[in-house]
Amino acid sequence: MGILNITPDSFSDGGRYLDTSLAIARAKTMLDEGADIIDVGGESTRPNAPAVSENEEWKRLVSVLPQLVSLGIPVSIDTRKTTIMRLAVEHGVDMINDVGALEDAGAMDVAASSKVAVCLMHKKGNPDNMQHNPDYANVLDEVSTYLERRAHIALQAGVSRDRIVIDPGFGFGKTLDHNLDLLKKLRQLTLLGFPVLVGLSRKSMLGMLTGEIVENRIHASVAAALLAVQKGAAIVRVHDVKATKDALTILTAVEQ
Ligand code: HH2
Repeated sequence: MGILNITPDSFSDGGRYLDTSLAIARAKTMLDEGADIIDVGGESTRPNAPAVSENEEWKRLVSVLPQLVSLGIPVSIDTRKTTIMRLAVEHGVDMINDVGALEDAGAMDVAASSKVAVCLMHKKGNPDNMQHNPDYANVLDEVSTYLERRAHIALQAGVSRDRIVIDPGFGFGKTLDHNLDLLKKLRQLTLLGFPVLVGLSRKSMLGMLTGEIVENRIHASVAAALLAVQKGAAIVRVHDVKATKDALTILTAVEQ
């Protein structure tokens, strides 16, 4: 999954794709490099990101989403807002990627009444407070129980099993130790029976470990993606598609 943020303030690619033609070109490049789906976001969810109104979020997306869809590019919409999900589904996207696990009022209904895939992600708190001393008795148990419950609610609402993806939400209300623990034990999340999506690309936990700034976290991101796939991840959400794809090609060659 290649990341495309149409925002002024995303932590890695903020401000780079506000121009529609640059955004479309970036999506095409990522597809050429081996991405299977492009995850388009109009609101940053980095720690302390300011909230964005529905109007502003849709204004950022409205010219990009239909063009990507009309080009036949598989698109995922990265949003927490029911209205944006509904509009994106009407415009033909293939997936709803919600860091709020469809908790916004009406979001589950939008998913259920569509045929799109959904990614249910765990987070503790919201961008404005999620990194203020997050605390867990057992992070894997808590994340796993939450994802199982949200998946169950989705199934009951009418989202078919084959449309559900789960994500432990690296960096969303987790310390470095919580993130490492989750990555170490990722295999256990696959036992819930849904494909697992992992987003570690360029995140601050990689910076904490390597001391590198965002732009210099490509090697660490590739290593993290490779580890995640070895531990059972079905989808990796990344900024650096070519580097990740090359690493996964080697992994596949060795493991087949
Ligand atoms: N991480 C981010 C955004 N969306 N979706 C899923 N399913 N999993 C993730 O880990 C995830 C996500 C944050 O990364 P990014 O989009 O690069 O930055 P920003 O939130 O600043 O736009």
